[in-house]
Amino acid sequence: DQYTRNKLGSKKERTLALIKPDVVTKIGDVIESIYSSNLIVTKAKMTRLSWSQAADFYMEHQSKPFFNNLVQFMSSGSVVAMEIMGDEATSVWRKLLGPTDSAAARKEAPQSIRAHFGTDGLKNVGHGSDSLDAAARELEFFFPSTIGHGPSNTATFTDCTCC
Ligand code: IDP
Repeated sequence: DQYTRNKLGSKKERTLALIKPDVVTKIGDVIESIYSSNLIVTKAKMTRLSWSQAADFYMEHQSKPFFNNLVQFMSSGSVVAMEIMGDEATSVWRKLLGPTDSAAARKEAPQSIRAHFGTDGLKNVGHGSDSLDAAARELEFFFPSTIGHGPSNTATFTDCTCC
């Protein structure tokens, strides 16, 4: 299934937290927020997406007027991809990010990461998967499974001593 159960039997989700090129230098603040929300980072990778990789990642938005700007932005510098894990990690991380538009985030969710660090509706700090299916697909995009192991979201996480 798409959860990992810890020793106490609670449901842990894995999801993708992708830090966009606008805030890669503030990664420490973002990771601090992640841990403060009872999520942990289980994989991390700094990388740079090509134009076509960014276009693939955001395929669902290809018909949107902002698609070219989005792909251009996402391939303009380094990103940090993280697999994060915790109770309801998918929704907790998206809530932590706040509304898509950074100006709206400052009004509606002043404690959110986008309110603190976002620039506008495009340069908005991070991406979070919007469902468990998307999380599985997006984790696979950044952390492809190796032979002998299942996809990221179904692998058993055995080394965690903190939860
Ligand atoms: P989300 O990242 O909050 O889930 P989506 O609607 O999935 O928001 O959009 C994906 C990304 O596309 C946003 O995070 C943002 O970078 C960019 N984007 C969304 N809407 C706009 C817009 O109206 N103008 C410019 N960029 C946008």
